[in-house]
Amino acid sequence: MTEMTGPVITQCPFCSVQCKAAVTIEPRQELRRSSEHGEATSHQVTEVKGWDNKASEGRICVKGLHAHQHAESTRRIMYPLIKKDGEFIRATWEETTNYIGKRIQAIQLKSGPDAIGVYGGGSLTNETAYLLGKFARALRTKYIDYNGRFCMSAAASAGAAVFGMDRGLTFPLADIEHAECIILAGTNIAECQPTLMPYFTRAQASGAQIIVIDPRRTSTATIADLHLAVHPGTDLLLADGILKMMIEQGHIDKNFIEKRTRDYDELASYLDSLSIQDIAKTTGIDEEKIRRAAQMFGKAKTGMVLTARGVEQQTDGHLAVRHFINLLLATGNIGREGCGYGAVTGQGNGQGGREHGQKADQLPGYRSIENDEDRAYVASVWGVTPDQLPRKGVSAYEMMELIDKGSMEALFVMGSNPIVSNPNAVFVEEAMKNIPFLVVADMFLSETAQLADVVLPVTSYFENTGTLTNLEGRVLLREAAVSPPGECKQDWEILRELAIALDRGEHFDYSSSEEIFDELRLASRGGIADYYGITYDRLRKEEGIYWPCRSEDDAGSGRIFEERFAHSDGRAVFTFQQSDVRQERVTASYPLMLTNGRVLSHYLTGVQTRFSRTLLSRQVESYVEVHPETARHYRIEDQKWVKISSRYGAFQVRCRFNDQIRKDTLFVPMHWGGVQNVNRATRAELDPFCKMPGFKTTAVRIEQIT
Ligand SMILES: Nc1nc2c(c(=O)[nH]1)N[C@H]1C(S)=C(S)[C@@H](COP(=O)(O)OP(=O)(O)OC[C@H]3O[C@@H](n4cnc5c(=O)[nH]c(N)nc54)[C@H](O)[C@@H]3O)O[C@H]1N2
Ligand SMILES: Nc1nc2c(c(=O)[nH]1)N[C@H]1C(S)=C(S)[C@@H](COP(=O)(O)OP(=O)(O)OC[C@H]3O[C@@H](n4cnc5c(=O)[nH]c(N)nc54)[C@H](O)[C@@H]3O)O[C@H]1N2
Ligand code: SF4
Ligand SMILES: [Mo]
Repeated sequence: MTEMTGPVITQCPFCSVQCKAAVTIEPRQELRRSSEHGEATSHQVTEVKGWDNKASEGRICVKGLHAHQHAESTRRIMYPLIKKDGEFIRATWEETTNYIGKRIQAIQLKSGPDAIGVYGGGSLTNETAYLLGKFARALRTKYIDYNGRFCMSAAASAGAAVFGMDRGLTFPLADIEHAECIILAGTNIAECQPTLMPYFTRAQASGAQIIVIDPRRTSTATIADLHLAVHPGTDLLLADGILKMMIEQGHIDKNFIEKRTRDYDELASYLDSLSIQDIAKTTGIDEEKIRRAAQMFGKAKTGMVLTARGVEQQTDGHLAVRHFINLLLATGNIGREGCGYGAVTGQGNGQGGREHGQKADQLPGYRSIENDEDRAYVASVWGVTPDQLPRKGVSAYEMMELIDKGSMEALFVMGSNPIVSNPNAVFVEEAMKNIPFLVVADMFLSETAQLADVVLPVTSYFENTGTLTNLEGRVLLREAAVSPPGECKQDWEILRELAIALDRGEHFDYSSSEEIFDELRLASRGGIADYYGITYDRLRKEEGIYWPCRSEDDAGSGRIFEERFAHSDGRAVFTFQQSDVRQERVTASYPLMLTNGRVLSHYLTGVQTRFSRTLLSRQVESYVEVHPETARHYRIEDQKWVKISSRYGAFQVRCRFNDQIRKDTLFVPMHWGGVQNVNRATRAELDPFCKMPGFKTTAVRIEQIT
């Protein structure tokens, strides 16, 4: 592509809103000093503005405004690097792909196809996510998974179980303004999807009431009509408490329950067996507040529930989401304007990234790798026989356990920084240090890339064409704004070159991302996430198209489940079981509950935002939020460094007093690696339904470092 001057339309690489931006690019005037592995890009961004689109309505947040800074960073990796005697040496693409090909073939010859693992991410475009899944299966390994396991797995599996399919929002964003009551549970939209906030404040202006459930009074909670500062990890019971009281108050929709759901009687007797006093005690929310929440939600003629990682990143996250969905099913608040469930998706392509096969048990179009019909269909699209497709592998964290055991001898990472983002990070880092062969495709020498044997330089969002699916299930096309710096390649080009080096080239003969998308359309055709009717041409003309979209004249639909749910009987299922996993409890040695999450100006493990000077300068180091009374009790002073330890490990951060957090809870952002990495302390237990780690609850102790 040619370098251009003047505004081009791009899309923010960070969160799931996928705000569009108009960016002015000019040739770079002066040459900048190049770093060890990089050189200055030939262009520079001089202005960024939000660009009108249906999700962000032209708004853009501070991360989107400054995203180009990491793309322009001189710390980008610009050439392939091969580690020799502990040092990275610049290599040509040909040398590098041949080297990877030989090593992987040797390992597979010696130890079998499953000795190789593939690890993807929700920032990758649909085309890349699809191709990565195909790549792993072409190598005949069953081991592929991705960082969405830590992100969307609880909500996605809950949606599939209750409704028969998972699409983040069951409603278009425009519906929010028509809701009379909105429950925001474990979701900090003001910092994590900031450009969506006006949807909620507009709803409020027309009379809606908002209930926020969060152990902290977050910036989202500041707009709440009712804030329930729940004890971390007890959301499932809180949802039950609210529903129990709604039933007592007579706020349920018997007609809806009868016509469109299953298992209500079991739910009702389960709720009968619970005592509201016990619920109040466990959740830390007094009865009166639970009653108020029940009244607010019960009386509303339209209502929504949105959950995010606060509820979901728990060892009972899958069930907790399902118990929240009970509230909607019992009141008939789904499939109508102003109603519905929303799993607030996280990453830029957190939605599309979970549909097309980079998950251990999945094939494109949300098909199942264990279903014979699905296998046969996808095999036919790929030109292989079904028995050539591996079966399902294991989840992301479980791959780390295989590496530790020595049974996984090589890992290919594309679009993730697992040694920072996995729970129990001390263990994970040790395992990754010992893996015989590690290849990482990234823009930067992330903590994980530093451990790699080979690093492959990839394009940033600014130089990469592909589709991404936003939190509503709306597919969007993001076209490259400039050509790649140095020798960076787009992810799909890298997968093509590697496939050639591994003698699988004939299945990867693509010359553009559009060609891959056309194959994805076919592979997803007839599946749950059906993209068949979506084309690049349509996306250029129509801005964005919701899936399922089964033909080129299908307009797609923002609101789903209007008539029926996706189970074969058309009904949704009530949930009445509790988790049998032991919940994390504080003890005398670990008396506080550690939770964690995000701040506005950083993104995930911070690899990209720490390379943006403006974003970094807003928050240069991590910290822990501690209630001043708690701090006094443990003799900790404001702004001093503290050590936080769990049964798993310890990390160090600066103390920040905050009286807007529960006294029994600590909060630490997740955006830093090394000694500040909160995951050095998080626990390794997984939710048995979806293998989501219990990130958000770890019993810890805190002490000031002297
Ligand atoms: N600025 C910014 N925005 C982002 C990201 C980012 O890194 N930075 N990441 C993106 C991604 S990938 C994701 S997944 C989303 C995440 O979006 P969110 O899930 O909204 O973000 P978190 O901060 O992880 O968690 C939300 C809230 O859960 C609360 N919480 C903790 N424990 C509990 C609990 O037990 N119960 C309840 N009810 N609440 C609890 C925390 O206090 C926090 O305020 O954000 C996306 N947007
Ligand atoms: N304690 C705790 N841990 C958590 C969470 C939490 O709330 N608390 N949240 C979890 C969640 S929700 C998530 S999503 C994960 C995220 O965890 P990670 O996947 O580790 O997060 P990122 O920092 O986004 O890492 C992405 C890497 O890919 C690179 N990258 C970005 N775009 C591209 C691309 O297009 N191609 C390629 N090849 N590389 C790219 C970036 O430079 C970066 O190094 O963390 C999880 N870990
Ligand atoms: S981080 Fe999210 S809200 Fe902010 S500009 Fe990017 S896509 Fe929009
Ligand atoms: Mo996420």
